[in-house]
Amino acid sequence: MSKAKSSRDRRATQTSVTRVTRSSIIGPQDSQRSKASDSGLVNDLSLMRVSEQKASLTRKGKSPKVSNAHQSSPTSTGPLVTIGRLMKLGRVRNIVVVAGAGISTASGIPDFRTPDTGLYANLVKYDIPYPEAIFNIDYFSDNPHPFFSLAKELYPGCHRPNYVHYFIRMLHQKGLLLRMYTQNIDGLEKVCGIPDDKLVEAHGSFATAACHLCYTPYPAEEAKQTIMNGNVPICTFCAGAVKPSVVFFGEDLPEKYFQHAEDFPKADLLMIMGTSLKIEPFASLINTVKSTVPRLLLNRDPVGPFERRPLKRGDYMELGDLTDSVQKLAEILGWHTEIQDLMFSQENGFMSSYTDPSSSGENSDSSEADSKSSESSEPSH
Ligand code: CNA
Repeated sequence: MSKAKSSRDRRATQTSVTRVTRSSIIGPQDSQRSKASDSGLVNDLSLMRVSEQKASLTRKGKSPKVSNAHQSSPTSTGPLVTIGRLMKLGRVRNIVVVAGAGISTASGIPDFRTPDTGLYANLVKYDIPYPEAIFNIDYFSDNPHPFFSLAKELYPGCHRPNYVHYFIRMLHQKGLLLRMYTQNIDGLEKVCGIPDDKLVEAHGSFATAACHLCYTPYPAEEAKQTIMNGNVPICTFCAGAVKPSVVFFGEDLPEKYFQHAEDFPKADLLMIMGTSLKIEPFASLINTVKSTVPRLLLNRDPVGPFERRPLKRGDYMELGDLTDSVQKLAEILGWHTEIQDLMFSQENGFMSSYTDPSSSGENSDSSEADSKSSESSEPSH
């Protein structure tokens, strides 16, 4: 296979879709949210609206934020109770989850933008001139080492999924998950058992690798070993640096991402978790659900369209630690023990099989999770 052909082949597969690349530009906030209106949810929601009250406090003890009519104290009303009630009433059957690095901080993986602990606040060790350089393809071409240092920390196999991942898997087991769109590249969604067909890894993953210049595929496991040993995997065809298939700024998003055009109009609930909504085009996806569809933000801070006051009708948010919020919702739904049991059995299974380090890699995790999830993918609500 010639270099030109390899590169042309790749472009050929991409001409069927509009070329969309990853950028860090903040997109339109809410302007393109679909106006379609067909849902009885609006009626359900207006019945459940509560009077204006204080929003939840953030964990760090900031002043209470004034909320709108959709927020309330976390007792018998409030965003989680409202959404939980909708789910229990069976009014929600096609949930789209949109997630970011905040869902994995409880697994010990830093996000980008949290002050002090986020990667952007700790870049000295990567020796890069500006934060985005770590995911900049031109910078990688000159110097792949900073990204590989980060990759060593993020490679699947180094961390385990947490309660939030298992909550999303439970949505799937209950037959409620239409699709999960994640910006994360840590692979923990697959490890916890969310099956491939329910998952869109919008910013790619470490599951495959290819030359960043000519796109010649390279064995992912070999790339991992080389990177873990502190070396640069080199393309056998053109001698360019090999990169795991994580999407860098300016690179095309995976074809699977375009599934959003079908999924978001079908969603009857959008759950947005642990993201600053700063990376386009991903951030604008949340504006493509129908205007009648409730959107629930679970995050430490208000982000994107949830920064506006008052919130839009149909928008809900619970601020604070994500694990706490998700656990509260699970308790409202009566799923908490089931999630704990699932997490315990899978994580215990992992621990007891963790005798041979060579069996703890990404592939063994995924196949373990896949086989488990296919056993338990029947709707049970
Ligand atoms: P971000 O910009 O760092 O935003 C994370 C958001 O989550 C922030 O609003 C935080 O306040 C919030 N958050 C973090 N921890 C918690 C918590 N425990 N409870 C509640 N909220 C919390 O990250 P985004 O995902 O928005 O940015 C997208 C980038 C980050 C993607 O392209 C990823 O590739 C990249 N990234 C991924 C990982 C990973 O795979 N785990 C880690 C770091 C960065």
